[in-house]
Amino acid sequence: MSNNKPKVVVTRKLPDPVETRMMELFDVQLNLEDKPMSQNELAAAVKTCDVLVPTVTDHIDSGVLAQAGDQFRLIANYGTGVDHIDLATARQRGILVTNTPDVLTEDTADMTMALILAVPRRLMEGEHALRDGRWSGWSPTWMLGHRIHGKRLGIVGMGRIGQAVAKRAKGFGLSIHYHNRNRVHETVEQELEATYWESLDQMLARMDFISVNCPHTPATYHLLSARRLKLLQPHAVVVNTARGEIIDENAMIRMLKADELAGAGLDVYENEPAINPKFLELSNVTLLPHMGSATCEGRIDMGEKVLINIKTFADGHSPPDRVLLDI
Ligand code: 8YV
Repeated sequence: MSNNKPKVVVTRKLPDPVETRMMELFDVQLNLEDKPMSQNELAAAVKTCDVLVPTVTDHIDSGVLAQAGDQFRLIANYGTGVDHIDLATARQRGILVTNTPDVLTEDTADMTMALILAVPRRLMEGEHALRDGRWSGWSPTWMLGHRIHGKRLGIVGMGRIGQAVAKRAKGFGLSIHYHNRNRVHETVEQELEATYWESLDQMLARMDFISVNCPHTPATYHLLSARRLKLLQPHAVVVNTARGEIIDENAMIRMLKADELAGAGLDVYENEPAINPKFLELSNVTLLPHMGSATCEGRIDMGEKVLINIKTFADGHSPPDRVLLDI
């Protein structure tokens, strides 16, 4: 690090105020054109920089990390999920990884709630019908959806975002159920009037809506497998604002097509940005392009977190949002 200013490479265009601060604090290489970097470009970057600031669109795999020079010490991820980073290799090489928790919780929970409302109430179908000139006026029996109030919501993953979803959902009259690796504190359960299900299978079989809010890790890959999806009731709706890999997409598509599952609201996909074309043929799914955290405020706050993590590290301290706690 020259003059204590770390050499930082940012892989995507970030909000202007974040980039301005980056330029003030660090010896930074920005990506003003926002052209995603290739694996070769990422490998070349970690050869010479001290810190990399990637996003979910970069694959920081063992091939990239194998090229890291001895000076490369920190991956300051712009985002909370770190499933695009080979954490095992980073750990092995003593490279710190940080993320941006908390600041996108409320925005992602809002988007989750929007999907919980949009699918059973057929918002997108209604909008499309109107725009396409297919609305001939109010009718007692046209475009009927299903009531939200009084139904059961099963949250898979009761971390920060899961709890923020629960708070909102409670206000809409949903009863809150959840499955999590660990039961949350009793006071949280009481406040949310949430019922804990140790068995995910048993919870799935009894819910009207399912919201996926856990991180994608080797343990949660296809957590909603073909077998588990089959446990859902045919009127159930699945919402996913976490990661596409948590659900077996092909199995879900087969069930949606066969009316074994009533609907899905998705913000994330297994092979982003590629979308399984079969989704596009289904009218009972609402599809968003990974925009759960896409607010101006949230993206600036995420940048602030990245700045603090890098600055703290450059000043010789342990950055606050470390993902790998054992190095
Ligand atoms: C981010 C997300 O915008 O933070 C996450 O985990 O899924 C997104 O909302 C994205 O990851 C940026 O890298």
